[in-house]
Amino acid sequence: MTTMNAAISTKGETPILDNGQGVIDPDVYFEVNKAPADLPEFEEKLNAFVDYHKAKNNNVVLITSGGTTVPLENQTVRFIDNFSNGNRGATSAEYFLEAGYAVVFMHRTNSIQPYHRHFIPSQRGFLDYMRPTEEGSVEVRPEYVEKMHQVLLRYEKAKQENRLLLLEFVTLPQYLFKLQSGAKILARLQEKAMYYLAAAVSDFFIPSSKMVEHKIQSRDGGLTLTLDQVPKFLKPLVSNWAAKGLIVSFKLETDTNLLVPKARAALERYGHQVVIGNMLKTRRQTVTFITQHTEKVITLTKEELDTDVEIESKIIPELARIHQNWIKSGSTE
Ligand code: PAZ
Repeated sequence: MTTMNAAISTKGETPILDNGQGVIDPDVYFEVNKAPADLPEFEEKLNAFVDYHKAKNNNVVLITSGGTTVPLENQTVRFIDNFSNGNRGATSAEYFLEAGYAVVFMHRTNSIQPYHRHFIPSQRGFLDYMRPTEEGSVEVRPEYVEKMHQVLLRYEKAKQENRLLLLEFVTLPQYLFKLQSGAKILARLQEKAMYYLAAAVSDFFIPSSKMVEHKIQSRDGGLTLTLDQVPKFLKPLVSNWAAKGLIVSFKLETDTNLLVPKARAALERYGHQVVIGNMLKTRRQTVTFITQHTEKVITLTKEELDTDVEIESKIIPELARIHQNWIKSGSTE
C-alpha cells in the first residue's frame, strides 16, 4: 500500500513561520492565513452589540461553543471534526442571560443553540411538536405547550432586550480570526467583559500553504496526514486582546490523573483567571474550578441528576460571583 502526504512539507522554504517542530507563532498565524470572508460582517454586528451594552453599563460574556473543523484540502471535501455538540455553551448562555448578562454566542454552525436546545435536536423532529388543526392551521401539541410557552417567554425576552447575539464559525481558521477580533472588540468593556471559552478547538491543523488544493484521491491507497500544532492562542488573548476581562477557559481530559495538573499548568502558563476542568464521560455532572489559589469541585447529586438539574445552573452563578470580585477588586477572590 502506498501512502500519501496531504500536508506538503514546506520546511526550509518558510523557516520564520514555525520553530522547526511545526509550531507557528500566534501572531504569524494571522499573517499567513486568510481571514474569513464574513469577518467584516461579524465585526459590524459585534461592534454594535458592544456599543449598545457599554452604554447601558451591562456585563457582556463572549461564549465560544461547539467544535472547530480542520479542512484537509484547500477546496475542502474532507475535514477532521470532534465530538462537541455545543450543549455546554448553549446551556450556559441561558444561565448567563438569567444572571443579567448580555451574551455573544459564538458557535459552530448547526450546533446546539440556547432555547432551541429544549426541542431540537432530540428524539423528536420539529414537526413532531405540532399538529394540524381542523381550521386549516397548525398548533403545538398540548403535551408540549407549557414547556414551549416557558422557553418562548425567556427567548423572546432575551431578543427584545437585545441581550443575545448569535455569531457563527465552522473551521479552525474562522474560529481563530473571529476569536481574535471578537476579543479585541469586547476589550472596550474592560473588566465588565467575560470570555467563556467552552468550544472544543482543534489542537492540530494543516496550514493552507501546506494543504493540497484538490480533493485527496483514493486511487493511491492509504493516506498519511502530517498535522502542525495549532499555536497557543490563549497567550495573546490573555496578554493582548482581552487584557482586562475575566478569562475562563475549559480543559477537557479523558484521564482523571491529568485533569487538575493540566488545568493548573494552563493557568500558570497563560496567567488567566479560571480554568474549568471536565472529564469527557462525566462533563454533565462534575466540573472542577481552578483559580490561582483555589480548587473547587462542583458536582450534581443523584437527586439533582434525577430531576434534570443542569450543572451550568451551578457553574454560572459561581462565575458571576467571581466576575463581580474581578470588577470590584481585580481579583477573583
Ligand atoms: O459541547 P459539549 O457540551 O458536547 O462539550 C463541552 C466541552 C467538553 C467541549 C467543554 O466543556 C470543554 O471542555 N471545552 C474545552 C475542550 C478543550 O479544548 O479542552
